[in-house]
Amino acid sequence: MAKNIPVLLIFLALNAAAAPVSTAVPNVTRLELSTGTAANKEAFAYSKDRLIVKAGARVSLVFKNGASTPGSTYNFVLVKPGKAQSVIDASVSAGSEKGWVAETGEVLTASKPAGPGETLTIDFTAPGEPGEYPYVCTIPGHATMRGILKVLK
Ligand SMILES: [Cu+2]
Repeated sequence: MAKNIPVLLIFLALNAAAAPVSTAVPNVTRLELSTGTAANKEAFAYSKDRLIVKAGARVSLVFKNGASTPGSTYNFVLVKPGKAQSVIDASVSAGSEKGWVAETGEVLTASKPAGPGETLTIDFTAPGEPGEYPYVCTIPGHATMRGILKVLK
């Protein structure tokens, strides 16, 4: 039995060397956005009218509906440059059964509707082409809710 001890020690040493070391920081850009203004949490507005990312970045957007009024539902829809109004119009026509988001190639990413106080995490890859990409809320009557995702080279 004693002659097996060195083998056991080697086995333990190899396992220790192979133990996972988790020091890597995930390469994800974390953004935060909520609804409403500092003065009025119920306002049909985003807390920020501009977000900035690098082209092609992996993005994790924490989106909080800051309202408390029942029925105050908001979403986040990122669209191609210049397509804010056409996506809003098509999405309102698409209706609630489509989550108020049109099925069109002009939509780059879209959240589900967030109810009052609800927080969603929206993971997406930033466009590879630098530019100004509008984000809009496509819930009917909310067309004033707009911002720009500025994508840098
Ligand atoms: Cu809205």
